[in-house]
Amino acid sequence: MQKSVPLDLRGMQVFRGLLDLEEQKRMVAALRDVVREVPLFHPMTPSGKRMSVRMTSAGRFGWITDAKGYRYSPTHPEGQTWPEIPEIVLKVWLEVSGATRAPESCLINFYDAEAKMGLHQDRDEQDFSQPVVSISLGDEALFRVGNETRGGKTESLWLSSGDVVVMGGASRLLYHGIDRVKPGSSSLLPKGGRINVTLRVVT
Ligand code: MD6
Ligand code: FE
Repeated sequence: MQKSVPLDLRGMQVFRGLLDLEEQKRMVAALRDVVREVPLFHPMTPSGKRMSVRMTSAGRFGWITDAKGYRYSPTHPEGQTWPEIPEIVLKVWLEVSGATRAPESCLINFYDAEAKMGLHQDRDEQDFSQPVVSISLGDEALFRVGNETRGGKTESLWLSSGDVVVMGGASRLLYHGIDRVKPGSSSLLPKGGRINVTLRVVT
């Protein structure tokens, strides 16, 4: 990992190219091991809309959504407990989070060419003094950051494979989302697409 001075995006720290190509490949291989145990699924929002990303998790808790609402769950929708968070992912948290606690959840989102993520806050965790760390792998994605309430001006940035974002401090509750991915912009994943990994302390 080649840690340099991060870019500031409304208080979020953006570490460009923190992971080199070899580290990215090793991380993808470790994430494939996770997905083999707990398959990606298409979550349903509480209002009954199918999310365009597919997701699964590692760690003590996984983030899920269904008719009963958004929440952290100790098990996959099919019943399995989540696998441990891969070592290579934990290393990123240690390198950039500045946190004293270990992450309890590692959410793995897969974006195909059509997937996006609407503006949202990450607020299902109990302690907002703990940061969220996000790792981008594969195709580039247009990341949009807004404010602590809906509406107002936003700023956007293309995230590339190997980039890491730390959403902590005053930026912890900013609205953010992914407008679109750019198909064919990375050759990391043989069939294309983008993986986003987010690490969180939940309790
Ligand atoms: C994504 N990221 O990059 C979506 N959440 O695919 C997030 O929702 C996110 O990048 C919390 C902190 C950083 C993030
Ligand atoms: Fe988020």
